[in-house]
Amino acid sequence: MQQKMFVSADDIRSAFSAAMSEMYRKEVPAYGELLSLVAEVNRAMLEHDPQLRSRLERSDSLDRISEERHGAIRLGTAEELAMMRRVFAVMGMYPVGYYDLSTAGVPVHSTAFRPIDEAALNRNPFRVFTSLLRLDLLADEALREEARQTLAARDIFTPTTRRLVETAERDGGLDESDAALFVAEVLETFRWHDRARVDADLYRRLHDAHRLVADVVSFNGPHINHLTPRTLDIDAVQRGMPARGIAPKAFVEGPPTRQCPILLRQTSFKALEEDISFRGSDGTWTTGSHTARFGEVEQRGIALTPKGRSLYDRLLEETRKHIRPTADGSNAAAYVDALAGAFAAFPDEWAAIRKERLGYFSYSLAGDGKNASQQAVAAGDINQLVEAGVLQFDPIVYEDFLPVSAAGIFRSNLGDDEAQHFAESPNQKLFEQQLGARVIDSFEQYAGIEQASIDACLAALAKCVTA
Ligand code: OOG
Ligand code: NI
Repeated sequence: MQQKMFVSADDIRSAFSAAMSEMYRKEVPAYGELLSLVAEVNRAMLEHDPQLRSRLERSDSLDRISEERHGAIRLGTAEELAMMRRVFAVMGMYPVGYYDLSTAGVPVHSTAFRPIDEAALNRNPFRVFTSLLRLDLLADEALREEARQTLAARDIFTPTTRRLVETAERDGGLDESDAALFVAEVLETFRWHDRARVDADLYRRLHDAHRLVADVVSFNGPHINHLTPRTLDIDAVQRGMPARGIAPKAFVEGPPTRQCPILLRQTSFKALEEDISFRGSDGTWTTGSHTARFGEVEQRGIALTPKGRSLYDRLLEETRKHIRPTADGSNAAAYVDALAGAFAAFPDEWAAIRKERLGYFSYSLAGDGKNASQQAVAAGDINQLVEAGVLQFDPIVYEDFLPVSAAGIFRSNLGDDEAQHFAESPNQKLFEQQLGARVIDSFEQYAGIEQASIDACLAALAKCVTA
């Protein structure tokens, strides 16, 4: 009975992502320009590629193609992270994956809160890359303590958000008016604050330790620092940015341009320098500036199996052993060439990717299944059924992130100074303690989606063959 009154988590997530988009477009005009470029590129792509169009029609809703796929925030304390997990759960978003960015000179570790089942992803795949600052990596003990105290004194959630999370957990959902209120209240946590909660002197010291530390510690909340729509042709977006007065980062992160897109490719425009003010000891405000907010674009390809992923990691590492992209972007063209060269070793046909078990696929019946070999169905021989034209396969989209790419996105938006070095110290156990839950293994998720499609096909075929 009561169940009926609840708004679904998917609907709350959709409403939240739409509200965020509207807020961000108002606050960061260059982002609105980027959205319009992405829509234009996607339109052109769909006109020229009817096959892609029908595949997307089958698996995705075409009209939502250019909508935001992710955003990112950076949190300061374990309590904030644990509470954020409960907030996202109300929207059907769960922590998937662990990303250690200390190796790349960024003192955070992260997860991505996202919908996990196929239906929820199709309804609205919005996700938030969520990082937690690692003060333990800062060398200056006194500054570390000052930062810790500053963070401990803030509450990034409104009292109503806290109350509604409790309501949702107790009752199993939110009714319509509470859901609308929840979206509005959670939005407050993601809003930009142009008044810092620290004075100019502390800001400067935090900033000198690492720009990211200043960004996390100095404000009343973890302002959303970017939103990211999905494009069908990221190279066209990268080329199109300057003509619209947007300055892109020097190169596209992730794999090179390919026939069969794998994993995730990303590019962004540089963070804006924005006016903020600092509170003086006499209560007056002085002006300063802060760079944090930017816009990003992503193109998603197939989710790779552990075997495919280690091939990806190896080829990326090989490339970077020879040429490391510099902070000023001066060797970007050479880097892109070297990357394309190295990735010649990664099969670029769906059939080969499937045969070599490099990626995950979703299977469906190609026809009515009547000509299927009974033996192959009984044995679950997928390869035979594919070769006989009984089954067709579509790539399963990668829904997660890539640590090397994420570090590149962080860095290009924290200013072009050379990367700082931190001791490499992945600590998933600590992160999970801070989060108050285990992170979900993404390989298991993709394997489960693939297996479910196989099971459904075999069950349908068993019926046709015996009928
Ligand atoms: C997050 C950067 C990582 C991505 O798309 O890889 C990211 C941040 O700058 O806070 O969003
Ligand atoms: Ni991003």
